[in-house]
Amino acid sequence: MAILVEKHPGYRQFTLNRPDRLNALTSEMGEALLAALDEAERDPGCRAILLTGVGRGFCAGQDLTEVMPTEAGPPDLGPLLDGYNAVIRKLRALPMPVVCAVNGVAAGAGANLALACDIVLAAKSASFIEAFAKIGLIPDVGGTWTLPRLVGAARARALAILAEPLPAERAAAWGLIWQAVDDDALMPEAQALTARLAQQATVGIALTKRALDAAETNTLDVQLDLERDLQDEAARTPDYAEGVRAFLEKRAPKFTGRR
Ligand code: LHQ
Repeated sequence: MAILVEKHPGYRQFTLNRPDRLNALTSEMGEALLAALDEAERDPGCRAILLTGVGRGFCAGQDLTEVMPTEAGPPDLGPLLDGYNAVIRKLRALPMPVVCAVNGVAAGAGANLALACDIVLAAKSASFIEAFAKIGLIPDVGGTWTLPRLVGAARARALAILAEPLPAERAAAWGLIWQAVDDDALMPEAQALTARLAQQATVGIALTKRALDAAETNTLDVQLDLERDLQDEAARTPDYAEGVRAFLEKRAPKFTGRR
């Protein structure tokens, strides 16, 4: 299985599993990941997702043996990218938080897959490489959208054009990711974080994701109205009532994640 699926209480862990190729992506893996995300979304018991990779790499991007130009000409990359783009769209729109634990090198589409997740932790030994320029391509799978928003125009341009590895600790210092953690601590910390998120007010988190993504193109005026409408939706959830009650009663809230 190119993607391992583990069901934990409240969340699912998806692990890219082609360690001999540093988990380089194939079209089949893209389809499997999309199907796994769809299934998680349909499961009311699943309130968070953790994405990681087996072995010493997180993901080395597209498996280049699958997209070799031949004497007949270049391969048609469109259908392949449509498949990966569906994964990126799904990750952003999923009504639950997605944590990524970058266990090793994340290159090309692998880096941009990680950066599409909501909270990215990386092992200190990991690095991010916008490797595309080295083979004459442009950053894809959302990279040209994500990079400047996370690190600003100057750093985004240098990362994309130079294609140099960015070590995890600098990635965290630059705001590309949330945190760099000791290698041994990565999976325990990522699993504890995802389990904790799975007990939070899931609808509120889903609406927060929606508001932050919409803010990328909205004016302040439009965004203020959107915040008002989404807040109204959040306030109608049982988790809002429970959150306020728990605060006033000075106890930990018990959220259901339901509407
Ligand atoms: C690989 C790969 C790989 C196959 C390592 N493919 N085998 C493009 C086209 C179409 C549509 C979709 O979108 C895209 C977007 C992209 O993702 S383009 C960018 C593709 N990725 C790259 O260009 C990165 C290629 N890999 C590397 O530069 C290095 O492997 C890195 C820097 C990631 C890691 O270096 P090392 O730690 O030195 O490992 P390695 O190079 O020895 O790799 C281990 C094995 O994995 C090796 O096979 P071998 O048989 O020699 O043990 C590599 O050939 C294989 N591998 N990446 N993308």
